[in-house]
Order: sequence, then structure tokens, then C-alpha cells
Amino acid sequence: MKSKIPQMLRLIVSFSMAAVAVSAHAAGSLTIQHAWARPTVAGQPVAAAYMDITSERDAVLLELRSDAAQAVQVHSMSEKDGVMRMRQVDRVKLQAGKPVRLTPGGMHLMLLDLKHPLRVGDTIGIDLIWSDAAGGRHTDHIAVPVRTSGDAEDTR
Ligand SMILES: [Cu+2]
Repeated sequence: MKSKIPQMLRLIVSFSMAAVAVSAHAAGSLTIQHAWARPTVAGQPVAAAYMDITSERDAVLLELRSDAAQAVQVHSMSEKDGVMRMRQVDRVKLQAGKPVRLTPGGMHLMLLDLKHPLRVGDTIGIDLIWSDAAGGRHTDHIAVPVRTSGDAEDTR
């Protein structure tokens, strides 16, 4: 009988650890705010989209998809010799609790090869595929309104 007690304790410990792991998994998530995409000019196959992304835990944005475009990239902006240049960013690090702001003039999403022109009032879907330190792969789907300006630009 005595020898069974440590065994039971081990079981209880492993059960409670499993419970912690599950709840941490469920709690980790992305918060996306102020998402919007610009309407396209006729004939333009690309559009920019903006949003604030905050992760509860350290995470990495791996990939983006949209129902409105063949491809979605993250671009950074830099100025060189008076010319603004865009460069693709492969993986965006999301530090726990620190918002990554995608804004006009800064880092932004680029929707490439649009399947149809984006008009004010439209809503497009964007999937954010990200992974956390534990290696889990998650997908967040968001609905992004097409509008001519962000809803919170003035407060930034
Ligand atoms: Cu761009």
C-alpha cells in the first residue's frame, strides 16, 4: 500500500501539469484591432491593409492569406535617397503584449494579385497563420473593412 502513494502523487502532478498546458494553450491568442484595407484604383492589382496585432505570448507571424488576393505579404518601408522602398518581411515577431502596428507609411500588408477590385464598403477576409514558442500552429480569421482611412489614425 505504502508504495502506491508516490505513484498516485506522480499521477496527480502529471494531471495538473496537463491541465495547465491546456489552459495556457486556450488562453494564448492574437488580438487584432483597427484593421482596414484601402480601396483599389481601377486597374491596380494590389492593395495595402493595416492593423494592430497583439499576441498574448511571444509568437511569430508565419503566413497570411486572403480570400481577395492570390498572395499576402508583409512589407516594411524605408527611405533611401528620397525614395520610399518596400521590402518583404518574412517573419514578423510578435512579442508578448507588445502591439505590432501596421500603418500607412510603416510596416503594412500587401495584397497581391487581387481577385477583384476592393471598393469602400467591401469586407475582405484575412487569415493570420502564426506559431507560438511551443510550436503550435494557429490560424486567426479576421474580417477587414475596405475604407479610405483608419478609424484610429488620429489617436496614434
Ligand atoms: Cu507594400
